Amino acid sequence: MPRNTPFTQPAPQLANQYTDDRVLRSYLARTLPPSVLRDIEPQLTEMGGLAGGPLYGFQLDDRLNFPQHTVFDPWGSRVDRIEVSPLWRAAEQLAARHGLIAIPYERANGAWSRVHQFALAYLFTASTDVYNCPLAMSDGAACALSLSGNESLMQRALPHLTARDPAEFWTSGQWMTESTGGSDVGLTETVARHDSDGSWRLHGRKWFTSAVTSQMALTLARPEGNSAGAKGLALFYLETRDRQGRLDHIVVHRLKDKLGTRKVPTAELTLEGTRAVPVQGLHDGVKHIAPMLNITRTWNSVSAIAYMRRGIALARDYARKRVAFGAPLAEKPLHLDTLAGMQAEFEAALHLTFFLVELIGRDEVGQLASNERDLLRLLTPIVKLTTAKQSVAVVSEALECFGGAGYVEDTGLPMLLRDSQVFPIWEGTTNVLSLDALRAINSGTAFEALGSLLQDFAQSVTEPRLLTVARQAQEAFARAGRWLEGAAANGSQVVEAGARRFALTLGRALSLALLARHAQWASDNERDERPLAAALRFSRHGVDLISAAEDVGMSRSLALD
Ligand code: MFK
Repeated sequence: MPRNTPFTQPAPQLANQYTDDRVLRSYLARTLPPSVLRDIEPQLTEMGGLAGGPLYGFQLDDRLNFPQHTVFDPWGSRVDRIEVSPLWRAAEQLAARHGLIAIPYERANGAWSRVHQFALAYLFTASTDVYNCPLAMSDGAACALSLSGNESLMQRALPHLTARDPAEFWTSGQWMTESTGGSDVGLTETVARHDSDGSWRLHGRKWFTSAVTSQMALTLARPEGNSAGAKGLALFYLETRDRQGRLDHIVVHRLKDKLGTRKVPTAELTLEGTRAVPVQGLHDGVKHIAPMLNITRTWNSVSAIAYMRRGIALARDYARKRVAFGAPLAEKPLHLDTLAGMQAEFEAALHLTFFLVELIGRDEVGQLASNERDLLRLLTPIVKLTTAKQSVAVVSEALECFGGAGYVEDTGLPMLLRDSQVFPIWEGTTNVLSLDALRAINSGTAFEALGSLLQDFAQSVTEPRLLTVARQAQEAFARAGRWLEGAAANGSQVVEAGARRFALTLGRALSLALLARHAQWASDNERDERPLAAALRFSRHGVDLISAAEDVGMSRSLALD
């Protein structure tokens, strides 16, 4: 009797993650000067090949390797040694060699250097187990130090943070969160004491420190005697180890047991007199660390789109291979409709994110007018909060595209959802960033600048359907403006209650306008109508989340009673 061979489902596979990415390639073709694209494309192709091939395989093989914290050596000395996973060690080498932090500081491609860096980071991210976390913080630290005017710290740390030689490369931590909270940073309890020898030493407990293996960190502490609140904090630079390689008066209590980002060695630690140097005076620490936050928030946005793209790439390949009810999923209208909806959200998020990246690049070479700088300040939280929410939704949908296999750990798929769930949480939650967006609007001309931008985009399209969606974006923006005016007249509680819907409306309206602009270009220059389909689909998902009917009192009883 012949033995029955059971059916075996071929696994999803990834192609070269650059050459296979129509959306990124089309965006770069429209945006970059041809000479810049020619210059960077070989590197993007190489990274796309690694991300879709050996790194992806490595990631699956490395799935069960987590960071390990060894508290004591065999003879009882406290060592707090942390071993990271093999993929993390490889990712560090790769990141340094490819200049993932160096590129925007070398600035070989002028204002386009940030697009170069973040296109590369976008390709790198989904195959390297959240190694983007230390990279984000290192980039943020390099940016904050560069703006600080502190020459000695710049000379000390920047050559390491931007090194291409892995032996010289340092990463930085961003140690802000204490048990009083990750959002209300003004409550920070860590104290800075001035020693008799003139040096500063920090004392306090940091509750959520990523990643504790870094060579340096920027952190907040209150110089003794300073006032309470954000203004009384100062920004400090510290090096984690002394000349002998021992932790400098830092005790690591434990690594966090997190839902996702489990490869990141996030620690609870106590500073017990760690030497530190004030970066920029002895006050206004939150303000001085803000440039770091703005860069890490941008990395968050880039990572959010990278995870969406990864989920879609896997689901798309699987749809061609998986047969159900007599045909591949790729021939099932309902499955295709689901994938199309995910793709539209992803395309919108990619154009939104890279628009922000372009602004940062232009800002760093002094090309932004003052209203554009206000716009950059507003869009940083808007883009972060918009893309983070999209990422969780799209990645969750991608898992569902695999049915039960999407829920099984050794496919590597559940990790995508667990990791993407961090995007709306760290670096400022959706609500905290919505309030930050309101502050950005109140302190400059950003809202007017955004209105002008939407008008320019509407004027740049001619295809009638694109004109309709570009106007839809303008109308959503105008309604958001009217809502804000009305809400402000009714008091700060009403404004605060609607802040998330307001911020998401701005994010989705700008995404739609950017999609429309790109779709017009792709239709004219590439004879490609898929961006148009994405714009129409995204417009049907809805951009206007403002509802005049919300009542603060009713929300309170609905939420709590
Ligand atoms: C994948 C990539 C991600 C990798 C992440 C790695 C893990 C990192 C681990 C972490 O550290 S996660 C925790 C990150 N923490 C946060 O993101 C904090 C969230 N909370 C906020 O952002 C609050 O809005 C904030 C703490 C800033 C509010 O505090 P306050 O005490 O109400 O301060 P305020 O008055 O709003 O701001 C103080 C000053 O800073 C003001 O300037 P002035 O003193 O001149 O008025 C603000 O304008 C300025 N400021 C605040 N946020 C700014 C900013 N300036 C520019 N950009 C900003 N984003």
